[in-house]
Amino acid sequence: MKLLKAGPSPFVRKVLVTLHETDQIGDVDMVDVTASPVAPDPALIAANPVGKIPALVRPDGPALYDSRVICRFLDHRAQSGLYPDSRIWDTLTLEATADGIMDAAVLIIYEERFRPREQVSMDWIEGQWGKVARALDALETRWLSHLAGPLDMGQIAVACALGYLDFRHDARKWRTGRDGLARWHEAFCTRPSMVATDPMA
Ligand code: GSH
Repeated sequence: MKLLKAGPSPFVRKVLVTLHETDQIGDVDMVDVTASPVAPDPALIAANPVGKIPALVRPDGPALYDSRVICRFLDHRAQSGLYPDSRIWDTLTLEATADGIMDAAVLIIYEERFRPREQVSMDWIEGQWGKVARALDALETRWLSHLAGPLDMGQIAVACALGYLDFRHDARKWRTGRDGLARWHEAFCTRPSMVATDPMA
């Protein structure tokens, strides 16, 4: 299998952490592509018509995307229990919350990177950050007990989302007022899968 990836994408990191946690990292070749909303990479589009990373190219079936599908496939392939039946809807909702943080955080970067300076909308950027801040507050107030439980995909996704905030939006200081989430993240980041995929390493 080949994983199409680029730079410090938090969505790619979800897949990489899952590969490490499920002991499948050796089954996948890494292929770097360019991920750009305005100049999509032909190699990427051939695998994913939407032109986003990650995409997983398989020898025995169509390419898989997006990160949620790939992670679920990898969990199924290894029978690793990252989507436990007993709390499946919570796990999927937590993963969706983390992906929502990543989407908004990435779109802020794109607004600054791909638009001419005079067209950059601060209202739009703050609107995106509002999504991040509300999701972080929900994690702090409603999800800490789930985060403290056995490893599942929701936890991996949240850890990757928070790692991306550290990497790209450090100045926003997401930890302020969210002590429980900060403590959980610090502990989770000691896992070898997180250390091996740290974008700041
Ligand atoms: N929902 C997708 C997933 O979970 O995989 C989101 C993936 C995504 O937004 N990836 C970004 C990308 O490929 C890089 S972090 N952007 C290129 C584009 O928007 O065209």
